[in-house]
Amino acid sequence: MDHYRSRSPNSSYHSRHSAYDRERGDRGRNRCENQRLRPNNHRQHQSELAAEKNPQNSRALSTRRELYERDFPVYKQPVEVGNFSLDSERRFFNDSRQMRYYVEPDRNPNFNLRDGYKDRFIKRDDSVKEKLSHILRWVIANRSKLTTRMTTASPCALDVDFVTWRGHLTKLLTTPYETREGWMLAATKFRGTIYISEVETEAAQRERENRTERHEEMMYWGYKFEQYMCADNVHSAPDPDGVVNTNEAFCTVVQTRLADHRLLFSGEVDCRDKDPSAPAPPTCYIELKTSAEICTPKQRSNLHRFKLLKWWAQSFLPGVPRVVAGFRDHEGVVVSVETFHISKISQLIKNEYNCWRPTVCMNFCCDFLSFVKRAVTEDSHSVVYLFSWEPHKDVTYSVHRDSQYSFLPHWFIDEMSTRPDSHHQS
Ligand code: 0WD
Ligand code: CA
Repeated sequence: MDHYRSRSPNSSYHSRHSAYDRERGDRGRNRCENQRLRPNNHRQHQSELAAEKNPQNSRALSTRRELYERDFPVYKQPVEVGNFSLDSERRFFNDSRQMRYYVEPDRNPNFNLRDGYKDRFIKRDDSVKEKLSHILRWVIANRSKLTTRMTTASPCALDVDFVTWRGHLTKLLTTPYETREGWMLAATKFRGTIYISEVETEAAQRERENRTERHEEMMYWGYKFEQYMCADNVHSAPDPDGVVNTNEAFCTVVQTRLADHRLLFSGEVDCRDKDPSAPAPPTCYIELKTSAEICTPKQRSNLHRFKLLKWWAQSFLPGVPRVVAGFRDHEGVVVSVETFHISKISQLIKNEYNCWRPTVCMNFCCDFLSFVKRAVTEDSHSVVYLFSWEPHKDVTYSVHRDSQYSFLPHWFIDEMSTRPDSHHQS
């Protein structure tokens, strides 16, 4: 895995000597010299502070931003190792049948995002908690891609430290800047790999069960925008008269490494560049977003400070290089479309006062994963280490045996306990 090039926050698939590195170069290039000459320099001091506040045996992890202001950690260029599709009935397929193709819109699109909400919308039942099940199905069907050696000691070990959803990692990346929503992440070590699956917090459940009609409709707008922008085939056009069904999904599965953490995760991908000469996945993928129209400098500043953090984190993780945003008015009409290049976002936010920093996001995620590795010692499918975080607090955890939190399904445990080549490939 290590032959893939490292990534800095500014490089999507180029070398690590990106504009970001150059921008930080004056400090970064001479780091070693500086440390020798000035042992109390800012960087080293911060790093020591982080270690002091997060001692190795601690049961808590601080989320204070200043503890994570270090050099950007190694993040390998994510490699797509496979993909899967979920159809209109949420059935799993180990292929790309739900892949869609990006179609460039007009300059003044005038998409009406409210169209079809009442009569052409099938909404996924979000009270059904699927946990990691789709990813686990993919793992079973592609096990041979994830194991290099078959030793007698561990005949079925996967060559990764963590398996999770991209969305869970996005939450970790944005944690040092999050002031409103906490999270709970369940972790189970099984045959050497740690699986991480979200548990809905009480607050999130309340929010989900008490959404206003306006909020429900606005959630539809994002999916309707996708329908205006995507075609089912390379040569076809989008079909805004069709039904929007949020059961359907195309998900990429990528493998990468953050410092010494080998990661395997999956994320939903909206569409791809339809040019056959476009680079290979995940570089040809495009993320679609909707956002309120920008009328004032204050609104643009808020987009940079809050939304771009989430957009950057979500797409940077799997190596998706572009976000196409549709800006809509209060009536749900898209008035303009703008492309954001993930590699240029750190430049874009540079002039915002007291803004978020990619390095803080990645260092926090890295330290959280180290914290998880230290905590999750028992290798058992029925033991869950439950990590919880609330804004302005530390991350803490509790341990649960054979509890309601256990999330690895029996079919997965059984299947992983047989040799991959001992029977049919599903
Ligand atoms: O029940 C849940 N809360 C979870 C659902 C937890 C983890 C995953 N999932 C499912 C989603 O239904 C989806 O099929 O996994 C898939 C997406 O995983 P992800 O890519 O790791 O999730 P994330 O990055 O948070 O979301 C990506 C997209 C969203 O796009 P926007 O532009 O809104 O960020 O996946 C969709 C949505 O289009 N999505 C969902 N669709 C239906 N129901 C949901 C959901 N609960 N969550 C995300
Ligand atoms: Ca999207």
